[in-house]
Amino acid sequence: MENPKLSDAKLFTVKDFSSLWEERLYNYTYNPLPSNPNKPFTLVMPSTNQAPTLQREFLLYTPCEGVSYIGTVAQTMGYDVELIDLRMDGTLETAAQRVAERGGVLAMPTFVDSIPQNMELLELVRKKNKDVVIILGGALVSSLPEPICEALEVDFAILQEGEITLVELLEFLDSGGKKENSVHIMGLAIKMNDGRIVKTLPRPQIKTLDSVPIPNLFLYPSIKINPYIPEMGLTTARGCYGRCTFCFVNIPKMRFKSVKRVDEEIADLVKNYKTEYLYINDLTFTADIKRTWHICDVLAKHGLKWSCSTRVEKTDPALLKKMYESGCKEIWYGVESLDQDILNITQKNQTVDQINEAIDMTLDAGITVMANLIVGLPGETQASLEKMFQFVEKAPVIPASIKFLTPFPGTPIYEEAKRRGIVKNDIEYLISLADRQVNNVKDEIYNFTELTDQELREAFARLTEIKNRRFEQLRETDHDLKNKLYRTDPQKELLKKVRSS
Ligand code: B12
Ligand code: SF4
Repeated sequence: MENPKLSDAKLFTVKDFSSLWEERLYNYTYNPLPSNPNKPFTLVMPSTNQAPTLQREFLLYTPCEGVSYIGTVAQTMGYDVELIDLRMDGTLETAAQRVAERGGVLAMPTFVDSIPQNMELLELVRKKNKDVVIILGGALVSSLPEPICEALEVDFAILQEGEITLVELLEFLDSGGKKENSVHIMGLAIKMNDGRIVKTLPRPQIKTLDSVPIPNLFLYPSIKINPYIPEMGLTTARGCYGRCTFCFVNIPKMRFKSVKRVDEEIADLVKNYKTEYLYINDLTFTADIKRTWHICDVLAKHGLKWSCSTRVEKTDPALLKKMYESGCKEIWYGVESLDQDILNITQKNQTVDQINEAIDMTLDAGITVMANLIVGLPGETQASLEKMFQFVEKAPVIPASIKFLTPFPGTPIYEEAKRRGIVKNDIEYLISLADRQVNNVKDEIYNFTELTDQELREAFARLTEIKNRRFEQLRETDHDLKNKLYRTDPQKELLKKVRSS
């Protein structure tokens, strides 16, 4: 990565405490330390029970961006990073054994469905080696730090955006710092030796996303064996300016990577991992229309096919045309509901008219429309479901992601679920989430409506039937879709072969 001058980056105009740590992060990024075998750092990526979302299957097996950043930052600090990817290979027992042998730091992400695995692995590690420093991170622990840290064998949880806090925490530990003296480090939940959980001051978010290193995907064992990631997810921005009541935004403030940095990241993916198709993971890719325009030029330059998610009111015909011409195949819109009252209750801050306009403009531009829909939002009735059916029947929209409303910790809906007794115990609830497949009609329903569970399931089944029909139609007509990309998990297959030979 080219090393821009600090002054050019206009990074640290305000010399607050957190900026100093961001400056440290920046320095590690552009002047990484050599790997030190005496500083073991093991990352364990849990497996998942989730059913793949059509067209985004690869997200379940390819590198997970948050984890890649955390591993790469530790590596730039001279840590000897080993990543164990349980989605591909191994068991909790073998992973715990390896962590215990290596000692040092164990870092593990928490996903919506990972709590049972987090719990079991950390207990196994503690039994085998009491000295391992255990760090959790990710959206789930950030949304519910106290109960999770109380229930699990953990030393520190890094809350929300992880990189700067990781730098400060690892430097503190490197210099012999003790857990009970770490309360000055912002962005942590600390489990003290007497079991108390101390939450420190919130960590301000990173000012410039270019201070974070480009992820080293060779940390993943499957990529080491076969550096081939034909389809890949990438964020060009972090944060979201929406505050919908059903959604947890772990890293709320909207910030953008520079266009130059996005260019470098894509070049890295194309050159080192032969990526041909990119799913842009930004919550609202078209948030800044002018910038999106420039990123389209970058995507076109690299000859990629790509898709993205965005909000319906952030589209315009000229931009959509530009997106199409630069390789955009699909746009995933957060439609959620076609009932204005429900959109208002959930503070989605969009109108049904805006949804319909966006769909028409997108189809006119030649881009496939993927709709994210939620069944069972507060206020759902047979009439609102009927509007949803009409919407997906009337235009060739693919209801690509259909979900029953799930109360996610950290959201107003979750608080409501607790008030109503739909969720009684945080940890028991999180354990139950691990069984859900997400895109599955049989998933447990947390019912906030006057409708019966059976009625909600019937609506889900009807939408799923339309989804499958539409995908079949699309496969018949779309050359790219036919040829790509249902190569589910090439790395996994290869890894199996290599291991068994
Ligand atoms: C890509 C994606 C997926 C992919 C891949 C998930 C993955 N493993 O990364 C797939 C399609 C599989 C997926 C599935 C789901 N996802 Co998803 N997904 C995303 C998405 C769009 C991008 C993730 C990303 O790359 N972010 C960018 C990185 C930089 O941010 P980050 O992941 O938060 O990582 C930072 C910190 O969390 C922290 N961190 C992360 N890991 C670790 C680990 C350690 C050890 C440490 C110290 C720190 C740390 O540091 C990172 C860098 O700052 C996010 C939204 C978003 N833009 O963040 C939602 C998001 C993470 N998903 C979410 C949800 C709800 C789901 C689903 C449950 C779907 C559903 N029911 O609607 C499933 C469940 C998946 C699961 N196994 O838990 C929620 C999480 C909410 C919550 N409270 O946990 C998010 C925030 C979106 C939202 N607002 O609804 N998802
Ligand atoms: S649903 Fe979409 S717009 Fe609303 S807060 Fe979540 S990511 Fe933002």
